[in-house]
Amino acid sequence: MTRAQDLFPTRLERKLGMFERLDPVVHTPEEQRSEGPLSAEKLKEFEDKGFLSFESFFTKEEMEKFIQELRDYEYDEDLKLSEGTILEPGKEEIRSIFGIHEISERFDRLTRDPRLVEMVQQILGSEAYIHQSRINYKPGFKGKGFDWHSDFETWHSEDGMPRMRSVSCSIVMTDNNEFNGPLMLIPGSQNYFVPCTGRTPTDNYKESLKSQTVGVPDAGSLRALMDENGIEAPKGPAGSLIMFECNTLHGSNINMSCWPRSNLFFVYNSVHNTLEEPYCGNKPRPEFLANRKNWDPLKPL
Ligand code: 6CS
Ligand code: FE
Repeated sequence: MTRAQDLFPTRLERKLGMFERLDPVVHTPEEQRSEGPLSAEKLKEFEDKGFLSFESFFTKEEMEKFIQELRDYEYDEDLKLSEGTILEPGKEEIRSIFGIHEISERFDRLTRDPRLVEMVQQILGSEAYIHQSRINYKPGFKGKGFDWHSDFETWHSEDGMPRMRSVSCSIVMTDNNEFNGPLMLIPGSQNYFVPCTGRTPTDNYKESLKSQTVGVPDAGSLRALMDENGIEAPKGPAGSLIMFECNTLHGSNINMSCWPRSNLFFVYNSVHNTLEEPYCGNKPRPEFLANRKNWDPLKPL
């Protein structure tokens, strides 16, 4: 199959410098931006920083059932055995459960909550479907971190996502504070693509979901972007929301506190940005990581 030129070369044998992004951050044309829940100021903030955070976006009452379900899964021994469940080193605690919206009716409905879908459509300038969903548990004392990375760099290289037209909604399930490894983001980093060196091993996900080695930007590029706009770590109680652009560099530290930092992630991809063959040349990743079977636009509840 001949392939269009790869606009975002990465996983290379030698270093290639970062370059400016080729896609808009907010895809809705200026004149249509008033049609949606996000104000012009909020859209501008997302465009500038590459993320938005909302404290207590969902009420504590709304969160109760989600948190109960989160706990039920955490101690489900069968779920621990499934391929979409990633354990922490030591194989006791759960690190992540992928494809959570396909396991849970309640979480599936939450992906179609109009408060999320309408903001997503405003940012992507189109209807959207779920590319990936996951819970990252980051348990107290045992939760390991996530190295700096761009999700798009992985999704382009390993899932064949063509362009930067995808957004993640991270719903805070347990209070995120400065001690339990909150999500850290580099404002403005969404505006640059940072090619990474290192070929993608076969079945890379079997290691990368525990500890990412390929697809981690070089220190020089990270330093330049951190020096430009710093690092932000939005905090907030359960029910808070962080929306971040697919190419915004992010990561998080280990959890040295006793309090879990459990976040739920829904990845919305534009229906005009459906997956092609992985650009790294490997075979497609499993469905629980990259949805290839249902690209129908999500209908808000
Ligand atoms: O490989 C992936 O799709 C996952 N890896 C990371 C570190 N973030 C995005 C996603 O969950
Ligand atoms: Fe990520």
